[in-house]
Amino acid sequence: MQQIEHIAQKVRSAERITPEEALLLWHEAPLWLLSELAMEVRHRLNGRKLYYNRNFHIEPTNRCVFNCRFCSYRRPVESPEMWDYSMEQIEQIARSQAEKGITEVHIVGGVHPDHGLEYYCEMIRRVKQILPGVAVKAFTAIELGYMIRQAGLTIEQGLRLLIEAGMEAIPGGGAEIFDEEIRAQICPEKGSTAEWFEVHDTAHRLGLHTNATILYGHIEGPEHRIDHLKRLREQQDKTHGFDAFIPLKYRNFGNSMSAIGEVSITEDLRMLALSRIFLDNIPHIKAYWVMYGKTTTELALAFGADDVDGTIDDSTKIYSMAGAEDQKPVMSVSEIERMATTAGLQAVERDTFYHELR
Ligand code: V47
Repeated sequence: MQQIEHIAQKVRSAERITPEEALLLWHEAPLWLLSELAMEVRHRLNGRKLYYNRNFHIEPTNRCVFNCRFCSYRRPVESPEMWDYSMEQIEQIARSQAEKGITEVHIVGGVHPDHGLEYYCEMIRRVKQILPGVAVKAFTAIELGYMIRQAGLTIEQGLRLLIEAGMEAIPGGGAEIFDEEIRAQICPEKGSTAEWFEVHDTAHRLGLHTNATILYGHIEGPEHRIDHLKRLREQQDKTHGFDAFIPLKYRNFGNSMSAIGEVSITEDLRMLALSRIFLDNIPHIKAYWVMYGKTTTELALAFGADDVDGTIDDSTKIYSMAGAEDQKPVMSVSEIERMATTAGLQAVERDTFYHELR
């Protein structure tokens, strides 16, 4: 316990902790202490603000060249549940979201075998034409790596074309778990850890804002989670481009790892708190309410999270297909405000880049 108290003192005095210390906290710190320390860091960085945005998702297709074992969303081309929206359908979705005060569209989907880089540039241009004031946060590093390499370009050349088309930020997906051995077991074909970092590193150097995620609660252990955080902290020290870290809990419905089950809410809270304590250089920890469900998200607010993502407007299927509680995810601004108030926080609407609005 003396060792734990020593680490706690380091956190309280804003000193960085080592991966070994983080692992010790993981195994031995009581939950209340993790909450206290995470909230200390959270208040230092974000005061009493609880950030949210008005957003929606476009998921152009659930066809995918990869077949990740945790994915409940992908369908083969012959499946009646496969979708592959035409450009006109995507425009229609964008039009349906006009005049709702939306500030961000999150575009992410399967890695389609046939659509090339120019197709995605055109998609961004058309969405921006319909929603000029809305920031486009688009494509995971894995989608980007695939489309850019297929086009025979370097990551930098490809990103420059997408930026020219209107892409303004990159979401954190595709990170899964960075440990190469675990990654090879849960998503053997998917773009590598090195590729994920290459895309984010290049994006940061070009001035793009990006997020980072972890997929936890499957076959990995605490040491793999801490290793994941360590690699992100090192990258952030170099390029400072990550705005938010989003721990994603593995949901086990309808995929080929279903037998594994899901971790407890206590473990979710430990993951959130450890992320906040360890990632002293990433400003925001997002409790993505669509994935946790609203109840766990309320608890997350006492374990270091300062962001709950957005209003969503029933526009994403990734988590409803994986068994999340809300089969039609929608959160109103007044619900978010109530959630903040009851947690002793102040709801603050932000844009994609964490500028405060209204
Ligand atoms: O990379 C897929 C995860 C991610 C499952 O940047 C699963 O603001 C749990 O990255 N159980 C995509 N997770 C979603 C994502 C995201 C979401 C919200 C906000 C942001 C952001 C990014 O979803 C994938 C994968 O890690 N995922 N299947 C599943 N069964």
